[in-house]
Amino acid sequence: MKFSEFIKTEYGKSISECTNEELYYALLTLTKKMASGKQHGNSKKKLYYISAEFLIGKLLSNNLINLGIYDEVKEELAQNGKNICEIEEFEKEPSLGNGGLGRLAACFIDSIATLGLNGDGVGLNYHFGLFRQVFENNMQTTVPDPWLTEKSWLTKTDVTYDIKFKGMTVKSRMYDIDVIGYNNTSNKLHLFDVESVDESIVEDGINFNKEDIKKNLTLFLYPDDSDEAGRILRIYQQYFMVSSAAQLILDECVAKGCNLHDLSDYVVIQINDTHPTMVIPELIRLLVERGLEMDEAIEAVTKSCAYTNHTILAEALEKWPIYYLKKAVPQLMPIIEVLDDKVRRKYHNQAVYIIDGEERVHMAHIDIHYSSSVNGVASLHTEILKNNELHHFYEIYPEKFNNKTNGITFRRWLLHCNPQLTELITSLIGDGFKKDAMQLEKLLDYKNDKKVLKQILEIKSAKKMELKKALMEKQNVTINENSIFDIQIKRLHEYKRQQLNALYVIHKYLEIKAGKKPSTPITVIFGAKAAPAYIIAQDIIHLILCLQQLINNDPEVSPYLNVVMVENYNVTWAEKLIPACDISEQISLASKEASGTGNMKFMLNGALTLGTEDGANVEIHELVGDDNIYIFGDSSDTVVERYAQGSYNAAKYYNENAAIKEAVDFIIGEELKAVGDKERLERLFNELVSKDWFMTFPDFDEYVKTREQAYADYENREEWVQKMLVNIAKAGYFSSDRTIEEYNRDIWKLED
Ligand code: 26V
Repeated sequence: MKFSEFIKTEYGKSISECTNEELYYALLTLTKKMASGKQHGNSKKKLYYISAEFLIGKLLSNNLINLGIYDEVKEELAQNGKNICEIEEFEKEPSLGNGGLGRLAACFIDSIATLGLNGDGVGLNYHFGLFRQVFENNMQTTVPDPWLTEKSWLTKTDVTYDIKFKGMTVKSRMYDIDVIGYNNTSNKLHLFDVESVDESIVEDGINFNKEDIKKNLTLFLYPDDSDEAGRILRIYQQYFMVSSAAQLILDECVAKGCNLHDLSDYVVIQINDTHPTMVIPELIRLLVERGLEMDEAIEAVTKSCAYTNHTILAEALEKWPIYYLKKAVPQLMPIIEVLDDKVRRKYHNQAVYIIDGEERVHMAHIDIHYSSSVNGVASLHTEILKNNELHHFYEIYPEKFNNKTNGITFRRWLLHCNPQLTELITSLIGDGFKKDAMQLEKLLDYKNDKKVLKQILEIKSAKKMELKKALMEKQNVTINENSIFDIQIKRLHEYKRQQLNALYVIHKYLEIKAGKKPSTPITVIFGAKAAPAYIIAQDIIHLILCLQQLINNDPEVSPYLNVVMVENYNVTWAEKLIPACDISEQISLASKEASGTGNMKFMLNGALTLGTEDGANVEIHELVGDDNIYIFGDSSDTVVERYAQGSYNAAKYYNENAAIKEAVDFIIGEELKAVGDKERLERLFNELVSKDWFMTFPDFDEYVKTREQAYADYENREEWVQKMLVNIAKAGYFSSDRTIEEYNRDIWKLED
């Protein structure tokens, strides 16, 4: 049915008589209706992708694209004087994730549906998401980010479960979002909510009573865990999520004739990082309750579960004190003790025990012993897991370990965010690449085609203009569309080294002040949220915002260098920033970034990577070759070795390298102190000089040199655009369709 007809029958109006808001809700209703006719048939085996985060972004355009009606609707709207982009403004982006892990889950459910696989996502319906970032006095402040509207993509179901905590029972209810495959069937994202949730208990920013579990359970994602009440709340959230999931899973498989002994013929559960780990003891508990012997229950669950590791950072690996678990979910402790006991009897190595000497439960250890698959998210990451971080486990279970290099959905990260590039590609190689991304390689035939190369540059310019316009409208900043757009957008973390980028900015500022001006002006763009309790991360944001104020207001420097930090960086911003980018900053300390997925999105949109040999950068490098990427810095082996030796001495670099000293001293110099907070800047200075735990100084010189080389190469636009083309052509490997095919082939084994 045409949209105009739908509007007429449902609302008795024509398109031109509707407001943009009415059109948004009408499109939402139409989409939901169309999705309901495409439900996945109930094949025997089903995947449950459990994740505490699903960073899905706005859904309207994506759903229209996947339904195959985007162009048609856009055209109909345009004929009636309406602009689909303005209509989209009414949609609120749900902030149901921190970063890569949550966005990966969103790309995966898109690909699972697109490949026609029977698999649903399971997570939580956080009413205020992570938080909304607001800048005040060059600092990050945090406020709730409500996204639920009366009519929304969520559909309330009548599925409810009792969730038992120590001394209280709460009711969970399932809400569903349609996950529409590209020209295929649709699945569901199930988001559970606590019935007794009370939004009114939030006051003064994102503060609320952390002990009032019945009311607060689904208010925020990862509430501040700097205190004990916050950490215990995370346990309540996690158990609420997995107990709801486990009950749903058992209900659905029993309805299909499963007798529970054969659970793994019906069910496969992908555990996204350790947040859903309690699904293992919870399922075992429920199976025993329903009559299975303990050993049999353990075996059935182990066969059904698979675990993905997303980080090697020790501080990010969850270890819950037994005391917390006993306080919130005592019913799991006897099961966890049995699981630990079996490990101890079999393997006499403390490193693989579930319960450690400090009475803490290592969640990842439960996953590894009691799942049938353990995967890393890029080949370097998986190698580090096998050889270092999880070596003891790899020795016990070599057959469980496997790599699944991450991917991104091209529907959102090409078709939706860059229709101009999509159209050009389609005109050159047809539209087969939309279903089979490897076909992008056919673009290599055009490497010497002047006309095509010119078109690629024109599209980049157009996307830069669009970004300029958005920054003007939303943030009231002006950027130079003829400058190099050098972009670093990702969560703020010291290992990702936004501080290294900031040191370069200072270095460049000082150079320009000294009279050395770049041939082409440079715009350095940042986007990042920092965890509220992560002080140094807040300090780094403060430094960047101070630099922005200082540099953009300096008439001597601002014609050549600008700094912009976008406020409340999210998926919607990413969709505008990535297509406009020339240089993609992927500068984590080698070994620390498990994969990265922004790096893939940039590459696909014709940005060149400036990065370390870390995560998936390694694979990008292999694919595009030395000439089409800018690689610098110490190797992961060197870094791992340096940590092992404990030999890194930041102060030595600071004292012996004049360029480093000059840039670092600037942080506490008069210029910045005039616009910034003395305490924050001094704390950051001290952190760098006395610790620099993520080793920015050893990589500094090479970073500067390589970045200069990239800028110099940019001057030769004919060669530069060839590098862009190679990046686009080689990005096909990073389609999440490929990743999901591998998960299915090696782990899930679902029928399609
Ligand atoms: C979480 C935390 C929380 C507490 C403080 C320190 C810290 C450090 C790191 C993390 C990350 C948790 C897991 C995660 O988000 N990993 C990301 O997963 C992406 C998808 O696989 C991957 O591309 C990113 O490289 C990886 O960082």
